[in-house]
Amino acid sequence: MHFTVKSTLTVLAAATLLMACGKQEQVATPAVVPASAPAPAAAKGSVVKIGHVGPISGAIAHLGKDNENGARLAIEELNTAGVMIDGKKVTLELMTEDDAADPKQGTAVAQKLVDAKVAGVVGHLNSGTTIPASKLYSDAGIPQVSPSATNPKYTRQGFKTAFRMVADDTQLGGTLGRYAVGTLKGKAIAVIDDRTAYGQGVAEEFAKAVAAAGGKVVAKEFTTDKATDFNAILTTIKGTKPDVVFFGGMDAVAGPMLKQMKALGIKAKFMGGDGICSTELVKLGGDAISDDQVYCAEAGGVEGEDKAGMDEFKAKFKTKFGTDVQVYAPYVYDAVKIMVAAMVKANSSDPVKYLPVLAATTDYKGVTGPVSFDEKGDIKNGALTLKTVRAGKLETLAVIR
Ligand code: ABU
Repeated sequence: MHFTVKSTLTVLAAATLLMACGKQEQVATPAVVPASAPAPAAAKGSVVKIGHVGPISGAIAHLGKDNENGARLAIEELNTAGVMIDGKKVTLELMTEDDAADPKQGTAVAQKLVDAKVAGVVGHLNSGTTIPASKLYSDAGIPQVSPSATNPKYTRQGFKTAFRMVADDTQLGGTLGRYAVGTLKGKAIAVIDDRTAYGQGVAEEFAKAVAAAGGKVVAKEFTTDKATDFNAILTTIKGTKPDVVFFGGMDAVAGPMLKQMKALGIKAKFMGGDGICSTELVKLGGDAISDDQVYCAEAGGVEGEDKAGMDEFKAKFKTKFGTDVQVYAPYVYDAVKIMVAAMVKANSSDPVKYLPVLAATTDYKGVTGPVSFDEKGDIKNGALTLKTVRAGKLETLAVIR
């Protein structure tokens, strides 16, 4: 096979990069490397900026930091391995922004990234910030991959730039609703949400699935994502004698809610979606969480031979950052690598050129398992990992597709 100098270097670079991305089997490495090949123009070191957005301040800063660290790890590994795009060595630069889980701040920082001409954005973490920000990225033609926003609307707006690494709230709420009735044998089920795009959406899907499975929703209450006192709604709920309480919201609210449930003597099982399925929840709930009382689901998951890659990632993450993965750092890590792999394959970091390649991602082998996107930008065949808390730790019960 004949290669020109440029194409040889390009293919070698692609091989290097894709090895860092875990896809080496898809790239043919040329047998002959010209010893006298001139230094690529790349050596001048062009910079490709990638944005990351999550809540780095506020009650769920631990989740935003977790995501940001996933991005940092991916960028660091890619730069160490060396990324060549169209024969030129590039340096990836991570631009991180804090949206504080606030929709207004989310659009403000999205505009900042658009103005900075980032090549792509990984984020945001929350549906409530991801959805409004997605319009700005779409208008600017900038690819956006959310690692964790689960409200279905995100990928149903017709934006070609929007991608999601995880299952959505229809799958999440639906599966948890069926589990509450079918496995936990819940008959009287109370539902609380935090009125955010995520919390309200997942709670509605859960309630629909409970009714469809023959369960009864005996109470529907709501709070906010900043509330700390739930005594009034929990007292109302206690009067309905629920055997399951579902909360659509995040761990920072669920932890104190569990403590107040215990104080009020509510012994019901407690369920929630991916927003409460974090290592932090176990700390926040403390001794208010008894074994097999709390059930939640991460909106992704690995099985069989894919587990080794996830375990390796988690160990590497702990060594580097001194802390366990909360929930979505591995999905951020894969999102960054998938985006960069698309740039390499497209020979360009120009969104116009690499966006179609990103959209065509097929069976990318990441630490979160195989990733392909459907026509809306959603992950194909997304998994859920159902978990419970035992002996102060989150334990996996099942991976469900
Ligand atoms: N999926 C849970 C946390 C992020 C969100 O708001 O969707």
